[in-house]
Amino acid sequence: MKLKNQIFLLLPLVAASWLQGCKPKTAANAVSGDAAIKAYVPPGKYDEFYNFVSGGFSGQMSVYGLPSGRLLRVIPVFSVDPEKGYGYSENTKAMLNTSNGFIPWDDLHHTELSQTNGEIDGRWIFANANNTPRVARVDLKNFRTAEILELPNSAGNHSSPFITENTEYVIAGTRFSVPIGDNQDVPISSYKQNFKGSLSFISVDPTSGKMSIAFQLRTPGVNFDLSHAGKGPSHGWFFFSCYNSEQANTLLEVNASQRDKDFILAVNWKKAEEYLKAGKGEKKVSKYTRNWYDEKTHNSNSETLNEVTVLDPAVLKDICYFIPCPKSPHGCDVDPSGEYIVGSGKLAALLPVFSYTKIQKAISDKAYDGEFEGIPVIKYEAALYGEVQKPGLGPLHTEFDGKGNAYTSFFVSSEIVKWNIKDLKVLDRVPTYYSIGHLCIPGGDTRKPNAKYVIAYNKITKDRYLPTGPELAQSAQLYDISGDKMQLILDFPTIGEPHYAQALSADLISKNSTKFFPINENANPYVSKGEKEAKVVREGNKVHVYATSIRSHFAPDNIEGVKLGDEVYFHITNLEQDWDLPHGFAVKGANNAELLIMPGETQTLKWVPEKAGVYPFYCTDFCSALHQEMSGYIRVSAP
Ligand code: CUK
Ligand code: CUA
Repeated sequence: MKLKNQIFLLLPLVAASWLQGCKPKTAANAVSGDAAIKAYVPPGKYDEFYNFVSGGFSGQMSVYGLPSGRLLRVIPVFSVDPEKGYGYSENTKAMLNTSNGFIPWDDLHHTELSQTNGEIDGRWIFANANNTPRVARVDLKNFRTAEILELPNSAGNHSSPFITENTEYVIAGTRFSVPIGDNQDVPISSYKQNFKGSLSFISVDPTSGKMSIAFQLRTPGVNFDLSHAGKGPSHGWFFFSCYNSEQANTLLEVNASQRDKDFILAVNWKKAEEYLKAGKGEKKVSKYTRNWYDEKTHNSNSETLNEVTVLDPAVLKDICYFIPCPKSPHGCDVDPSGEYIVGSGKLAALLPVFSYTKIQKAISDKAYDGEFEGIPVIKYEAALYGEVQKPGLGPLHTEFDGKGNAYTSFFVSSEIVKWNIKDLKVLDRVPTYYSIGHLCIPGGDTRKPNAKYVIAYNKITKDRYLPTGPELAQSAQLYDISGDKMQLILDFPTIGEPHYAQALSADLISKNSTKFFPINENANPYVSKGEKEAKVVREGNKVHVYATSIRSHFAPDNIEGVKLGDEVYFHITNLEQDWDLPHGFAVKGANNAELLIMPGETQTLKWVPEKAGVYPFYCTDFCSALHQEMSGYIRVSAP
C-alpha cells in the first residue's frame, strides 16, 4: 500500500518532466584521469568494434569505430545521398520505390545485425522505416543497402527490425493502427471497431538474404513499440511491448496513459508456422514493393507483390498472449539466457522482469485474467519473475552483459542503471548527458554479449559541444563496463537522430570487406570492359555514352552530336582493379547529382540538357596527381 502511494505520487512528476528530461548536476567531474587512454586509438591503428547507429529522421545509418568514436561511413538507406549518387543514379533509383511511388526519405529507428545460433555473424544489418513501413537489409561486405521490402496493412513500423536467433525472421510491428478492411475511408472516431495493428514475420533466405513476408498477424488496435525474440529455451517466441491499450485516437499523451497497465504480447511463432502450413491463413490482396540491388549487374530492381497471408490470433487462440506490464511499456528486452523478459514502462517507477518458464506454466494452467479483444491475458503475478524497485525514472531500453547483469536507460532521470537479473538489485548508476534514449553493448541483445563498453545515445545535447546555431550535434557517450563500476570515457557526436545501435567485433566484418568488383564479372548491360569498348550510341532521342574511367582520363572525353531534346545517359565503367579507387563523374548543369563509381562497377547518370552549348564534365574524387586533368567536354547543339 505504501509503495503504491509512492508510485502514485511519482507519476505526475514523471509525466511533468517527460518532455524535457532532467539534468544531472555532476557534468564537470564526470570523467576520470585514465579515460583518455582507454578511448585512445593511435593514428594508423584500427578500432576494436564497429558501431552501427540509426540515423532517425535523416533516413541514414552511420558507422563509427569504437572506442575512438571515429565516423567511418554514412550509409544511405531510406534517403537519397548525392555524395554517393544513391537515389540519383539510374542504378539506385528503384531502391526507393514503394506502392506510393518514389519515397526518398524515412525515419530510421533501429538497427539489428544478423545472427547465427544467437550470435552476431557479421553478414547483414537490418533497419526499419518508421513512416512508410519498410525494412532494409544492408550488406556488410560493401556497406550498401542491398534490399528494401515494403510492409502492407500497416503504419508506423516502429517495433522493427528485430530478429530471431538464426535470422529466420525479421519482425515488423506497427506503432499506428489503421483501418484494414476493403473500405479504409472510415471515420477516425470508429477507431475501436475498424482500426487494427499488424505484426509482419519476414523470412530471410539464409544464403542470399532475400526477404519475403511469410505471414502477418492481425492484432487489436494497440500501438506496438519494441520487441525482441526469445532465445535458447524461448526460441520460437517473440515478445512485443504495446501501449495505448486504451485504444485512444486523440490526445494520446493523456488518453493513452489512463490504464495502470498496458501489455507485453507474447507470440508463439512456431505455432503460427504450424497454422500457416495447415492452411489456416487468409490470403489478403495487398499491394507492396520489394527492391533489391544486384551486385553483378550493378543495378537495382523493383517488383510489385500483391498478396500476404494473414493469421488472426483472436480466432487461432494459442498463438498470442497478453501479459500486463505497468504504464506504457517502451523497451522489451530478452536476456542472453532467454529466460528473462524486461518490460520498461515509460511512466512506471519499477521495472518488471517476466519469466519465460512462468509464462509457459501460466498458459498450461490457464492462469488468465479474461481476454483483451479475444486474446487471453495472463495474470501479471503468474508471468512475473520480480520487480526492480525504484531503479530510476522513465525506463526505456535494456541491454545485457552476459555475466548476469542488465543495463537500463532512464530518460527522465538521465542515467544508465546496472542491475543484477537474479536478485533484481541495483548495482551501479551513472549519469548521461542528457536524457538517454537507447543504449548498446556489443552483442548486448544476443546470447553472447561482448561487454567491454556500453554506449549511450542521448536525446538532448545542451552544453556538451560548441554551439552550432539553434540545433546542436546529437550525442553518444562511451562507458567502460569491464569493471564493477561504469566509467565514462568519451563523448562523440553522431548524425541525427540516434535511436537503437548495434556493435560488433571489427574482425567479423573487416576480413570479408569488398575491396573492388572484378571487372570480368560485371554484367551491367552498359558496361565497357576496356577503352576499346567506349562508344556513343544513339537510339531515337536517347544518347547512350558508354564511357570508361581510369587514372586519369575518361574515354571518350570529347562528345558531340547531342541535340536539344535528347536524353543523355552517361554509363561510366570504372576500370580500376584496386582497393579504394573510386572515380566520380559530374557534368555542369545536370540537375541531379554526381556518380561515385567503385572500381569494376558501372553506374549511369541521366541528363536532359536544356540549352545548346558546350558542357564540361570531370571526376569529383581526387584519384591521382593528375586528378585535375580528369575531365572532358560534351557539346549540345540546337536541333
Ligand atoms: S525508440 Cu528512440 S529512444 Cu524509436 Cu527505439 Cu526508444
Ligand atoms: Cu578520377 Cu579523380
